[in-house]
Amino acid sequence: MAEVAGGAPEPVVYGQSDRPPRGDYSRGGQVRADYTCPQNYAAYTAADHDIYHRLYQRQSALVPGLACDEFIAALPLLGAKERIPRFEEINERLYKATRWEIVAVPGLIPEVPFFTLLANRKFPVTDWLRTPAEFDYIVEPDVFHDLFGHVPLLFNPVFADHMQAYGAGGLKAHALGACEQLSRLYWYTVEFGLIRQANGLRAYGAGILSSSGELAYAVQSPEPQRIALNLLRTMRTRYKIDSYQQTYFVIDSFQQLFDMTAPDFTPLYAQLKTLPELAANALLAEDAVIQR
Ligand code: HBI
Ligand code: FE
Repeated sequence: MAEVAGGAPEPVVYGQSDRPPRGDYSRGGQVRADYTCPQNYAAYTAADHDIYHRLYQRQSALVPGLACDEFIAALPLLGAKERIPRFEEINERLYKATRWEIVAVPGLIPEVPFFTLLANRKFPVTDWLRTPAEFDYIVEPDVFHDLFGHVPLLFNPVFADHMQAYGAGGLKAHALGACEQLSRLYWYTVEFGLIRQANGLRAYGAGILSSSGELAYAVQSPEPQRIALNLLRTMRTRYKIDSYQQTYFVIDSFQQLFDMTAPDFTPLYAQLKTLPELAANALLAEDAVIQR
């Protein structure tokens, strides 16, 4: 890990974007070697708290009928709606529920520190908030995306165990040079996954749940295709980081996601080397297409 002046670790670029990530990775020496830092609560302005409040109000009004039951049940556990919550307030409830805790980070962090935190049941939450100009869309994860999109499902025991297993799997993938493949699985599940409930399709991916436009699009639009999650198929499929997805992958339960991803991926990575990558809008004859 490259060190920059002041001992702060080198920031990283996320996905295919070529912009340097936002965030102050030095914080006057307060960024630790594992990339965590104290939540800079004093830095939030009244305008920041107001933006968070309006984002929360708009998004929470959209979730009925579109977000999965487990998310809707856990959302109130985020606590404060009219201001950015203090992370330790959430951790009091979260740790009791699933032994997870959220930790502040200055922004996107490299893969190994990211996976290491997950493997230790710590979820990295970027502590800065988007600007008013980014109210409707932001490329990088900010505190609203991470808190509203990712944290509620960490209260679900099965999903929480899956996230820890993902972290451990990520460290193995890094050792095998397979992070790109595994990041596609993360993208099409944890960020943009759909789940089939008895009463229809619902969103569980954080990128969908925290987006004002993509939530209805992913669950209801006839435009994208929806395919049953299949590890090899999903890890072959490229994704878009700055537009709605052209393909969504669907699970039937979090238990199914956990069971499907529990085995060692090493043989899958070997198989992937022999299979061509697929475009985000590819459709194969063997795909199990899910109707909305
Ligand atoms: N860093 N803070 C933060 N949050 C993420 O979701 C994140 C990251 N770094 C890398 C990353 N996600 C993805 O590339 C993972 O697939 C590793
Ligand atoms: Fe995310």
